[in-house]
Amino acid sequence: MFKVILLDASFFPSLGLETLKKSLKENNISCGILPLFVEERNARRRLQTEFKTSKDYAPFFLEEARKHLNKERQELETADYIGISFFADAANSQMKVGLAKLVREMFPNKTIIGGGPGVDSYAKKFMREATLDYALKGEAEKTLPQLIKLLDEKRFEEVRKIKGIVYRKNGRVNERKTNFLKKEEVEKLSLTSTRTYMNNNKDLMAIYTERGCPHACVFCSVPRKENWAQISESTIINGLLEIAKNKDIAKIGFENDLMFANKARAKRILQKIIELKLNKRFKFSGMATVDSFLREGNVDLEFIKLIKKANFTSVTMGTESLSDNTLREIKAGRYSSAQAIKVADALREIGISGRNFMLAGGPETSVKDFLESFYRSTKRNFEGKSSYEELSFFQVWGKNALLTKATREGLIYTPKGRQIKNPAKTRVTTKLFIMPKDPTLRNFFLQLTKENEEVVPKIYTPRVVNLAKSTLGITHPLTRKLMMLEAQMDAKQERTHAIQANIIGQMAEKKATKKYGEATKQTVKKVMLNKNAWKKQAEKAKDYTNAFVAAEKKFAQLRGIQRLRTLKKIRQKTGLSVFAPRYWTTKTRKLP
Ligand code: B12
Ligand code: SF4
Repeated sequence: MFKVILLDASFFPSLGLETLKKSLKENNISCGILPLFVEERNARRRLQTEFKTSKDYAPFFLEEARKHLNKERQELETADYIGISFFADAANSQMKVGLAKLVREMFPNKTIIGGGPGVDSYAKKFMREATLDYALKGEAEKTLPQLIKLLDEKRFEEVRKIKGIVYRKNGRVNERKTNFLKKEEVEKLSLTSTRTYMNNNKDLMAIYTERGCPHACVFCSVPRKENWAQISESTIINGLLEIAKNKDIAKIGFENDLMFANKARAKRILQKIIELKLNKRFKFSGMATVDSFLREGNVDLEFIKLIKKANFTSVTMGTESLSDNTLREIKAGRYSSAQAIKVADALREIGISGRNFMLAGGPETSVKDFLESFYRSTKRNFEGKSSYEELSFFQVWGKNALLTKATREGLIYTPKGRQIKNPAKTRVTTKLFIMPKDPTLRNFFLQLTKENEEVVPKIYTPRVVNLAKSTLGITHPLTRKLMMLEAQMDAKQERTHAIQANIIGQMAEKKATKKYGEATKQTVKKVMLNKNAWKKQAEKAKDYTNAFVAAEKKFAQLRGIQRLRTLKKIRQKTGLSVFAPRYWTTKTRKLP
């Protein structure tokens, strides 16, 4: 029995809701979190295979959520208040707004309270569209218990004075200024951790050690922007020691954006981790920006080595672009593309895997800027030097300086290419993009958004090459480099297909022998025509091909007798006539 139930609809248990649960308990208000993310996780998997857009996917999520809420009906009926966390992006809103309405329909007597970064950005819109009773803007550790107590005691006049409150009066929605905790209050917070339910990551514990960000990137709508606050170092270390008692946990994910931005503090935490041998106990991952790894313009190798020593195995970075012009526009030129590349190289050389998030370009991005960034990131991926995500279009995602500028200049578009004059008047569930001024680049991007793309996929390289040919000309060095890259990618793909065909052939032969006694043209054909049985095998063949290609790369580094021996072994074990890796001889002794 809980007074408050918070609905967690994320695929990764929410640190925000866990923090609130703690503070409600400290105020003697019983609170439970109802996870709906198992449903969402299934939906996510299905999204990739079955649904084309988030619009098709939201109804599926809601159908699943309805079943789950029904299953938990008894528990939910005991609560007076139901809380939901909102994010400002349209896809997430399509699910969460729907969820709030579903709760309203299934549990009409409950008071529904909204919160989260989405409410900070679009308080009034969420109140109206999600039919909320109340919402709280900003950090709610103090304000949520306050709201519950005042509502319980029916002191409605006082409710309207709570910091960050969003409420209705005479049918009109009113809001108060966003509430942030004082820096000293954040410093005193305890360490919150959540453990994912995703099967492949069950040994991972997520924590956060800071709130907000010291920077002011024009496109970002992070809460506490330029108003960074940090949890005390001793709390973090003691928290890690506490988690270390749980034998099931092997990895710690620092979920805050900028774990390494305050270098002096980060160094103290890293040194303490090493001193207490927590680096032997856990693998760590964190998030950063490129400038965190620079010192006086050069790569801060000492710092990266310390991170490695503390056993950070991966770092995710908001690199955003490999074009200097775009970096000047959206990252205030805090680093150049050359510096971003050097940092990525240094991380890789030291053995930390780096994943870089990328944006396709802002209002001022030219075709050449975009092509440069596309070429550099795709080439580095192709050469296995780094891992750059596909270039995303700017989504209208909370209020920020870039949105203000783009609105003024008429650069806001729907995915279908309709220009939107005033985004403030659209619904939170409407997806909007900020497009470049350059009409050629804008049309190129809009062509992709019309096809439901939110990124420039790698497989669209031929289209990017055509864009280069038609704008820069065929003799331009960048066009020629892109053409060369396209040719290399094609050749690699053809080879991969050949390997896959080889593997599929062997698998079919094996199956035919098992089922019909021998592998003849007819029996192999029979096996391959049995679609259902073959579907699973085909998936396996894909995995084997990927493993083969990756391992083959390692094999290529071997020399002399070692190389020949390995090759022989592999041929014996796998029957593959192409270069084959050691990996196969140990891990996949027999083909399935
Ligand atoms: C870690 C993180 C994630 C992790 C979450 C891991 C986890 N276990 O929680 C993952 C990778 C899953 C994630 C996913 C997404 N994220 Co995220 N994420 C963050 C990040 C870096 C930190 C969030 C955090 O944990 N903060 C600490 C907690 C304690 O704070 P909090 O969540 O804000 O919660 C406080 C308040 O918001 C409020 N509150 C929160 N929920 C509720 C509910 C109620 C009822 C009330 C009253 C109050 C309330 O009270 C809490 C305590 O003070 C932020 C950036 C940042 N620095 O804030 C981006 C950020 C929140 N993410 C963002 C987005 C857009 C997303 C995605 C939608 C991305 C996507 N397209 O898929 C998804 C949505 C996932 C979902 N939950 O549905 C945006 C939100 C923008 C905006 N203005 O809305 C941010 C701000 C990033 C950015 N710079 O733009 N994210
Ligand atoms: S993009 Fe990253 S570095 Fe820039 S303001 Fe947002 S959180 Fe900070």
